[in-house]
Amino acid sequence: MCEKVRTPVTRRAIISDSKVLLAELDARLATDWTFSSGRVLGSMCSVPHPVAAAAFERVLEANIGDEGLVPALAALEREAVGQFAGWWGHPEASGRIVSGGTEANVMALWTAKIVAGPGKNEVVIPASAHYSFDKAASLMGLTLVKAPVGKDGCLDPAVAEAALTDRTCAFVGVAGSTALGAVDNVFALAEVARRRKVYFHLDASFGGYVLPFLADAGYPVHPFGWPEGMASLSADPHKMGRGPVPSGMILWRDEDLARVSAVEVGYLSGGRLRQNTLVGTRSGASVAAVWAVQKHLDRAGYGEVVKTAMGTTVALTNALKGISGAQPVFDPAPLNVVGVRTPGRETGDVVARLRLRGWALSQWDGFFRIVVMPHVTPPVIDGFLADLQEVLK
Ligand code: 0PR
Repeated sequence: MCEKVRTPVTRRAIISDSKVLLAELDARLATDWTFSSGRVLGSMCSVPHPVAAAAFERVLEANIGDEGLVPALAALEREAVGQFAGWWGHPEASGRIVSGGTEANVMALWTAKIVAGPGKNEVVIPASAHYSFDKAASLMGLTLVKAPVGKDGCLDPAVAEAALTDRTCAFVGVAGSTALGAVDNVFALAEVARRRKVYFHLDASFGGYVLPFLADAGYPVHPFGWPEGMASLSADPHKMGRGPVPSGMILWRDEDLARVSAVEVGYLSGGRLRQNTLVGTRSGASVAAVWAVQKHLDRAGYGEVVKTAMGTTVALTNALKGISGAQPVFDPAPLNVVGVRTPGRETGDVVARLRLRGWALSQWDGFFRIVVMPHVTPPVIDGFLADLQEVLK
């Protein structure tokens, strides 16, 4: 006979068990790379701002996918989206806080596909665009037409226009390319889109929280703003917005465009909803965190973040020029992303040797990438450059 043995689970047992567990968690993760260590130089994410982290923790249980249950949180989402849209010169934009650039780009192409209607399944993207577009295309049966970029890493509007056909449903520009931080001219591209009546999406997943603050920080300004021909924009709080992972943002020109992909959901506890997000259950914690960090930093605070990052970027670029065997890909770097070539040495070999010295870099064809995120401070750069010189000897 088999008798069930019941273990009484007392509160004390749970507490001591969780203490042991959390200690195990710490121990198990102790050797993972962290941004706070300053050793990760190739990532577009960073340590979230403490205000973002505090807000995130407070709203852990909320699912903003069932918006009617959390109308106050939903109001914060609108506020955060509105504030961000204002920085891009278009406060009327309508948007959502999502999980990141991939989700935002999928939602943009999803909207474009519906707007264009059947028979139009080509999307023109610059060769510099992020691989999230490959995923989006695969998901939705779209064909990507990858237009070559110029020496400056940017998409020439004439090249983009030449790639448009009567099957094109969208074309894309990038503000802050993944590899080198190149910034496409949003006004020139949007003008092509307006004239050719094609959906234009700007992927500002990286540059979204940099471009509006460059002028205040005293750096040369890339064209940015919301031209008439632009339909949507992606921008990631979890990159330069100092938000937590996950946090992204998708914005559409207006509420009508924002509703194109919406699905009617009747049964939710919060009440009937026309849900215009890809996922159903969505992190309320991310929404609270983005709202809090944006409100806390505001224009002046982001200006400081950008000023610090750009200052370090310029110093890094200049220092690289003085190191024999190393050379910046762009001088000056368009944003706080620095490509480094090592002529005469295999990039992979240099990256591997630096990794053995405790530096995590991002490796590309012919160069490696340093993203000067908030955790990449001047002392971090000094330590890195000393090791780079050793490795290049
Ligand atoms: N668009 C651009 C221009 C991007 O650079 C990225 C990601 C995306 C879209 C997609 O964003 P999500 O990753 O939020 O969906 N860029 C980073 C990269 O590929 C993502 C990243 C960040 C990867 C931190 C690794 C890492 O440690 O480098």
